[in-house]
Amino acid sequence: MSSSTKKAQSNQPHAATIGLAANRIVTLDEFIIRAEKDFEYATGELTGLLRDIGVAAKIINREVNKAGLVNILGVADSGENESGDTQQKLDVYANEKLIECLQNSGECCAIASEENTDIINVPAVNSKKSHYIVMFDPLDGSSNIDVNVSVGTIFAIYRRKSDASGPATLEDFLQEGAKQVAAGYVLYGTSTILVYTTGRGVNGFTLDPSIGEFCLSHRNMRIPVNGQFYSVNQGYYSKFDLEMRRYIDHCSDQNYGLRYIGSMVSDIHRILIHGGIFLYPSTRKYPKGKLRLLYECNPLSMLVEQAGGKAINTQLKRILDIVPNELHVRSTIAIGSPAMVDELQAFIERYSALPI
Ligand code: P6P
Repeated sequence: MSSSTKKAQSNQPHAATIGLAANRIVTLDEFIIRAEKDFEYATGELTGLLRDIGVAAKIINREVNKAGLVNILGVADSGENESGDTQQKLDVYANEKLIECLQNSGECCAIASEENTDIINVPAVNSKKSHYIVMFDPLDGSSNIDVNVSVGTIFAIYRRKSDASGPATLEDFLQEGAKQVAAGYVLYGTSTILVYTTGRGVNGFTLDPSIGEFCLSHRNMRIPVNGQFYSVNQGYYSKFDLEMRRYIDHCSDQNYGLRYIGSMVSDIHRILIHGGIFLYPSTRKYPKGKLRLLYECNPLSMLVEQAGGKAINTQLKRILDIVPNELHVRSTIAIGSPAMVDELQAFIERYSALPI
């Protein structure tokens, strides 16, 4: 299929919604199955993977929703994860449930998680040879759990590069974000919503607890070209490079609102719906940026691009074109409404002390 045909198709509403009455309940399962024929590698494996992630999300949601009532708040006994981040108990729980659900179905051959140093090879189920790998941040923004602020799960799915007869390798995971075959997030907020893309637009499904199903609630999401909000940790302002400070001053001069939740999934979800820009530039503590390329920046960048937005790093490289050199590599990021990302790019080109 030519790239122009693919691009043209990628802007078409998802075939799974064509012919559906706007007010009819469409569950995530039904949507995924209807959409399966859209997908180049429609073998049912990807369908199975997305459904496994949906099941894990319901299980995690149950615990997140009652976290205040059971002794699952606070820092895990282990203290820190492999990346040195403080590990919250719900992080550990979410990580275990996602791995469990993905291992049970055998739809993927290997997993990488923010909570684990190395990749986890998944034993074949019924000697099935899976062609997919899954990466995730099981509970992003988990430092907010104890104060009842929204948190999220972020996932990315790739086809493996190595031969299906053997175990997955690190090279299977060190692929640029443009090679993702699917990406998404689950936002455990005032309601629980699962948003995903397989490269044919972005759709959101809100969990209806009365029937235990994710139901289509945000068809073919499109990000506003411009926005009135910028999202950055203003506390680091004095430590940002000149070009970032100049852009933030510009946002303030334009009377843009500052919205920063400290939970990236929440900030990106708001930007997908209302428009805006999210920035995590270089800081003294994180000179290469704080956010992880493989399981935070890449999946969210695929979603935002599929919804018509843009995502670059502060060296003006498209996030999805960055070739990772290690599993937990970090990146700076500017992501959101295309007109706002373009405006930031102009500030970086104008004020950056370093050659861009
Ligand atoms: P800071 C949460 O820890 C996270 O990974 C993202 O969800 C969030 O956007 C960012 O870090 C917040 O980082 O340095 O502003 O507290």
